[in-house]
Amino acid sequence: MKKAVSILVVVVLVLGVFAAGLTGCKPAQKPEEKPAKPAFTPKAEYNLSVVVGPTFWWGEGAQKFADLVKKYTDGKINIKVYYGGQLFKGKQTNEFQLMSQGVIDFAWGSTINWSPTVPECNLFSLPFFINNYKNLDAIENGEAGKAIFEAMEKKGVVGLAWAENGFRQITNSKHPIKEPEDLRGLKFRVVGSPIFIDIFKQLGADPTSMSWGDAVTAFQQGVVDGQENPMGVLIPVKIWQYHKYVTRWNYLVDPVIVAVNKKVWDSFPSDIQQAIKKAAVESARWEKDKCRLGLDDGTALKDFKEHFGETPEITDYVKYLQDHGMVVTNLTPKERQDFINATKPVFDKWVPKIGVDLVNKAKKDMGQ
Ligand code: X2X
Repeated sequence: MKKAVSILVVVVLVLGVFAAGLTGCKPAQKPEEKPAKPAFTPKAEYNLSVVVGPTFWWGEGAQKFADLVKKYTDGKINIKVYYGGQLFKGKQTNEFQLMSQGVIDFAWGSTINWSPTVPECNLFSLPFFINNYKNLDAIENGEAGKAIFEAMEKKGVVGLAWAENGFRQITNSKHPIKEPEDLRGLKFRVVGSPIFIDIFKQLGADPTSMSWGDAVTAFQQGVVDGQENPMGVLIPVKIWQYHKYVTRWNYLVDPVIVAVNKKVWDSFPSDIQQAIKKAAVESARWEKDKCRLGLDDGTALKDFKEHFGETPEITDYVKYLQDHGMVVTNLTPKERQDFINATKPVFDKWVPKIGVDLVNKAKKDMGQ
């Protein structure tokens, strides 16, 4: 009996072990599988907004960006450039907002046009603050530039690179401008950003803000006596057809920012983001070079030739304007100082609007 019990115990034990073994052999339960991330499907086409037309340096840069994006993403991302403000139908100061809402995917946009929505962008419109390319580059690549990109991102737009419109020069059909008094009573078209109205009123002129599209018609019809824009706009628009006089006062500058709606940006996998960023940096470098040809210390022309292997059609913009009959005025240091003094109240009024902190960052970037 005892033996039978022992056998039974052994059998039970063996069965138990066997059963346990069986359970152990059961294929391990698969860890719950995460639902696979849906493969990225790009839109058939992304839109890109530009205020000016395709022949402007800025318009050419935007097209180069679209071409490089296509190339670097092996055709996955197609960007169509909408020139002449087609995407915002007239009001260029709405461009940033439309991009933050996702109506516009990408833009090559001027800081002037974005400043009503991003007040920090007015930094570049402070009269006689930045003055030269060295300072401009220091700001763009420094703390102030970073702060501006952060301010944009809070509003749903990601900055990819700094391109350029350039230092703005004043033109008119009446007489050479050498001193503040020369602006008195003249009608100027200015951009739709309030700091421009302030500057021109402060100088005794009669400013009217107009979008770029209307501005060209106003030049043609002689509704205004003058306007202000950089070389990369003056030459393509053939400003000599309307205005004989240009003064190189470099009073302020507008960078062009290559940017994208944040949701669109976040929808891209990282390899696509990297490819787009590379295209932005490269096209912005090309366009910046083109805007600065003959106006800087020679760096732009050298880079244009050596890095891009291109020989520019026009290498001396100032001479080009003279060849087309324009009278070019360069200010003496004393004349320039008179303009600085005359616009000081506007400078002081706008610093707090832009943010003392940001202005200080910019000064630090410039080594001041
Ligand atoms: O409207 C202008 O003057 C222009 C083309 O330069 C800008 O969009 C800021």
